[in-house]
Amino acid sequence: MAKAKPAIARTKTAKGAPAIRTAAAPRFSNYINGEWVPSVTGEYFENRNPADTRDLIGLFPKSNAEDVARAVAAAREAYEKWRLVPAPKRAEIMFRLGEILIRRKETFAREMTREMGKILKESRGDVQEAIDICYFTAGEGRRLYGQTTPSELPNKFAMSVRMPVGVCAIITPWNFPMAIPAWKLMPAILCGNTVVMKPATDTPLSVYNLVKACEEAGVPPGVVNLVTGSGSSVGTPLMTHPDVRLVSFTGSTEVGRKVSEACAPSFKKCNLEMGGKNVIIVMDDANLDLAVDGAIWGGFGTSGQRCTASSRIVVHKKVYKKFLTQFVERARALRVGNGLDERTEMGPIINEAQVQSILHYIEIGKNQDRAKLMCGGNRLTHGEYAYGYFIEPTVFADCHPDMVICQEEIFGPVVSVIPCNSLEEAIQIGNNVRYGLSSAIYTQDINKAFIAMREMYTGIFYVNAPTIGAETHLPFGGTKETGNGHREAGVQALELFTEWKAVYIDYSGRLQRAQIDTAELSAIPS
Ligand code: UN1
Repeated sequence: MAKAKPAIARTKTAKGAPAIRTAAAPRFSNYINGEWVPSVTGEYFENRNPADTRDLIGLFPKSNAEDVARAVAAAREAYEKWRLVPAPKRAEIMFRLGEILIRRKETFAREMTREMGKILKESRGDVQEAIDICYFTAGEGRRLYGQTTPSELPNKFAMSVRMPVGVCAIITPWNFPMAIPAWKLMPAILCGNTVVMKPATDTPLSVYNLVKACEEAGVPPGVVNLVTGSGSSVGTPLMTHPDVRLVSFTGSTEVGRKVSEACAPSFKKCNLEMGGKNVIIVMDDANLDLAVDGAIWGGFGTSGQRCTASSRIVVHKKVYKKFLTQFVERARALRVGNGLDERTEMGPIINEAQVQSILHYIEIGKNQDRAKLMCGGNRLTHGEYAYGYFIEPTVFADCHPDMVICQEEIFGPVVSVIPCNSLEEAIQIGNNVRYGLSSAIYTQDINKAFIAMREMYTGIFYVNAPTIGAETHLPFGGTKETGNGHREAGVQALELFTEWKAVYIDYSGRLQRAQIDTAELSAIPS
């Protein structure tokens, strides 16, 4: 996903007018060792509504390395007990957590829309994703399977078991403010690890809500800790702390590279979920209405601020014109506004820096790339829009796959449509980016669908559905510069949050040397 934003302490509205309602804004706390505490700095940053920056949601601790050190120490101490709690018991707490999230779903969704902007339906989906991962992972508490396997020697037993890793740092983005933290948190604690969470400065409230729910569910003190603040003041000390054994990060490829470098000297485990430049291929035999529906949802859902967003649509020349006409018509008609209004179809952009970055790409599309701007392309500033961060749904057509707008992740409501002549060409275009998260094909031809499934080098692939909408019991992640070989969610997340231990039990009563004493066994009569 796109760059981390310097989103701290906005004191002006989008319009430049002085902020209001500051006095009434609630002050939130860090959560360390089971206690809600202020930062040692005594300072706070603001959390404002991106649809209306006059709306100040709250003040969150501007923490520093000392807060991080306290949280890590708490997690380190709690780890010694938590790792010994039987996994099915840890899972019981998680089932309770799921129930709490269900009860609070509507409140959490509304608060999420207020702090992040995505429309209510999507915020409900975000909380639902947290609920899903909660129940799915809790079920693993009674599995957490290892293996038993025959030994090569007689009277010897062999098996492998999972061990927790230790203290985990969980550094999460603003676009899925509860789902992504939950994807990481649930398997981490189910496996017996303890965690320190550092949410994005744009969306600390949703992680606060999640952590509060953990407390209510009975997660013991120190197992889950929360420290809010910037990447440099909290993220860096966290990922370089010697007692942190694993860093789980979702964010931009640029920051991900820094996380990877920070983890390397002490060989911390690190999993990185980063950018995407996902493609929908529309073949000449596709159900076009369905393809247009998918491209609208995949391209403009969450205002395009998903690492899975369908930012490129590669369309067969035979249906190109027809698809484009329908697609542009639908994009132009999308109702943009405050996500709290149920009629809104596309919400705001997260913050000013991101608006500027998206507008910059639109300029490149228009001038440098010389792609055909079919609709959108502007910031919305009239009326109530002036108080938020809104950009029109934007479509570029007749794009060449090498254009900047077809190569770089824009992380906004900007979709490039690219013509193609064949399935082979579409696949080649689809794969020819530095990312490899998600891809999709619309076709009625099963052979084409299977060929694309085999050939697309992405971690996620869809047939007759857009590139967004991953479910929590399947592995999530991507190839190339999208990730570093790990997968989140699904049972695959257990690989991340555990270390394997191979165990051998020799009950022969004598020394048996592997690889050496097996020779005499080969004398078995044939
Ligand atoms: C992301 O964009 O960072 O598959 C995560 C999806 C969602 C998750 C997206 N379930 O679009």
